[in-house]
Amino acid sequence: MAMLSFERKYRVRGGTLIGGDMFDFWVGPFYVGFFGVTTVFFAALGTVLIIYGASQGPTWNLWQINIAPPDLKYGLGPAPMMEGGIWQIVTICAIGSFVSWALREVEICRKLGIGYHVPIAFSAAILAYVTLVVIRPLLLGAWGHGFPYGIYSHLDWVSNVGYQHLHFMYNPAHMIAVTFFFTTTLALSLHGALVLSAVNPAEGEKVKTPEYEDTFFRDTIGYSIGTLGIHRLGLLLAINAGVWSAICIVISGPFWNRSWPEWWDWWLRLPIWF
Ligand code: UQ1
Repeated sequence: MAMLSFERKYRVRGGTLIGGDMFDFWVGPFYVGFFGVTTVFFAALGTVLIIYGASQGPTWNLWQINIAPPDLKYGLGPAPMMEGGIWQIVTICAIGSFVSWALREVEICRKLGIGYHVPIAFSAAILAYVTLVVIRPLLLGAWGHGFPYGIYSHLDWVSNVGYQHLHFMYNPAHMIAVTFFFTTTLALSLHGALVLSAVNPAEGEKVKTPEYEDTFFRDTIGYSIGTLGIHRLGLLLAINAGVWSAICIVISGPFWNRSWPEWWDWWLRLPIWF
C-alpha cells in the first residue's frame, strides 16, 4: 500500500523550500518535509487547545461546544485564556497549519516539476478564512469580530452578522460568490457525470475516448469546452467562489455599515428615472 510501483520513480530528492535534506523523507505514503512537521505541530496544538477549551465549558455535546473569540473590550490586544485567549491561539495554530499545508504542497509540486495550481487553489480557501478571523477584525478594531469555533455557534454568528446588514443576500459580492459556488457544483457535476458515462459504457461496449465527450456536448448545446478546458473552468470558478466570499465579508462593516438593500439606492437614484 505505502509503496506503489510508481512511487519509486516519483519519490525524488530536493525541491524543499526550507531545511534542505533534513526533513526530505516519507512516512509511509506521506511526504514529510519541514512543513509537514509544522503542519502536525500546529494542528496538534490547536486540537488539544480546542479539547481543553471544551473541557472548561458547559457541554460535551458536539453541536454545542464553543470556543469563543474575546469580548470586543479587549480590542486588538491579547485576552485571558478563558476569555478568548484560547480562540486567539487556536486561530494562530489554524493559520500556521493551513499555510504549512500549502507550502508542503508547493514542495511536492517542485519535486514533481508540476505547476503550482493546487497550492494556489488552496490559498483561495485560506484567504477566505484569514479574511474572516484576521483581516476583517483588524479593520474593525477588535478580535471579537472573528467568528466562534463551534458548529452551532458559528452558524449563529453568520446569522447575526447577516441580520446586522438587514438582508445579506443583497450584498452584491455575496451574490457573485454564491453564483460561483453554484456554478462550481454545476460544472463538477457535468464533468463527473460526463467522465463516468464515458468510462462506464454499456455491457460489452468499449470505454469511450474524449471525442465522444466533446460530441455529447456539441450535440446537446453546440459547444464543448474540451477536456483541458473544463479543468481550467473548474479552477477559475472555484477560486472565484473563495475570493468573492472573502470580498463579500470584508466589505461588510469595514466599507459598508448600513443595510445591504440600501446599497442598491444608487440604482433608484440614477438620473434616467427623473
Ligand atoms: C465539456 O465540454 C468537456 O469537454 C469534453 C468536458 O470534458 C471532459 C466536461 O467535463 C464538460 C462538463 C464539458 C461541458 C462544459 C461546458 C462549459 C460546455
